Amino acid sequence: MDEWNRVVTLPEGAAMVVTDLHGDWDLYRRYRDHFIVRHTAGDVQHLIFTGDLIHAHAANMDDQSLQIVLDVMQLQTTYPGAVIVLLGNHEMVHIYHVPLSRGSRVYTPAFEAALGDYRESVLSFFRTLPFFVRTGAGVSITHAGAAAALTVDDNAAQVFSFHHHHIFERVNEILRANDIERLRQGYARFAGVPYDVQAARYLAVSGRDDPRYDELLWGVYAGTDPAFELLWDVLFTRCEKEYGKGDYGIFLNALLVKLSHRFEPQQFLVAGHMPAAKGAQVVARRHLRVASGAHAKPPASAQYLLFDAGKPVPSMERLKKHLHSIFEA
Ligand SMILES: [Mn+2]
Repeated sequence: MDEWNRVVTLPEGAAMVVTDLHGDWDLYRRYRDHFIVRHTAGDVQHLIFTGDLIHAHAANMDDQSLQIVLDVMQLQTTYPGAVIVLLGNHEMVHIYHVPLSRGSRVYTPAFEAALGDYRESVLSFFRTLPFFVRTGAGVSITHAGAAAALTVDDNAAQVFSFHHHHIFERVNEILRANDIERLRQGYARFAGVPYDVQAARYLAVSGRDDPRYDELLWGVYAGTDPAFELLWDVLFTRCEKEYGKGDYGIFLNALLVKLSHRFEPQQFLVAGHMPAAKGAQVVARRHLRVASGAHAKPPASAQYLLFDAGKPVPSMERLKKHLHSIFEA
């Protein structure tokens, strides 16, 4: 088997898990500083962010997405091996220049515009991010949850050892083999809006002279690549809301079995990505949904998880005892 480059194995050490912060700098700083204090004291070894560090939910919010990403990159340098960032769907779309919107809210252009000179370093950081952590406690961690596609062995193998550059090569080949101007025109006909307008709207492309001018087009072709679609399914899964509780339980168990390969049996999955009343919710008995930021309803109920990665967790009830609030004194 190809080495798993997207699964981090943590046999031991206390691990703090923080989910979707979506550009909220004050909250990010609270979690970061709490980790630094506990790490320096020697009682917390790992800090795990489960992705979606970026994109404020509402246009009127103070969006410090880039500041958070740059800070977490620095944090990895300051505390080598201690800080893990998993890829979220909101980061994934920037790797592939794919627009992301929800209702009237378009997420991608503000971050694209903010990137500026940091663009290459931030996007290459996103490309290195793993998708799963598995621990000696039998607790695995990912951005969104289990996906039906991962019940297929070949798909799981492909995701656990994922190579973005294979997709890049295929898309570049398509664009090389075609007349770009015609592709842009085709896109405009399909969208019913001029290409420039869409590129500005979704990716903050400033005009024809912008070196990113063709990235919207590039993203369209990336979006049709089977490996891209597989990763999309994994990072965008809506879990029980998408599959129903019964089927979701089956997909969840299948994923945990696959993550147990040549390691401790993985019994529980921890993820964020979706709203959770009072900051945490149990789904299909073995999935603990944690909301450390905007997904907590109400926001003051936000939770993070702090557990010993070396000590098997016997039950969901025990796992839930490791939930904490950063707002506690
Ligand atoms: Mn998400």
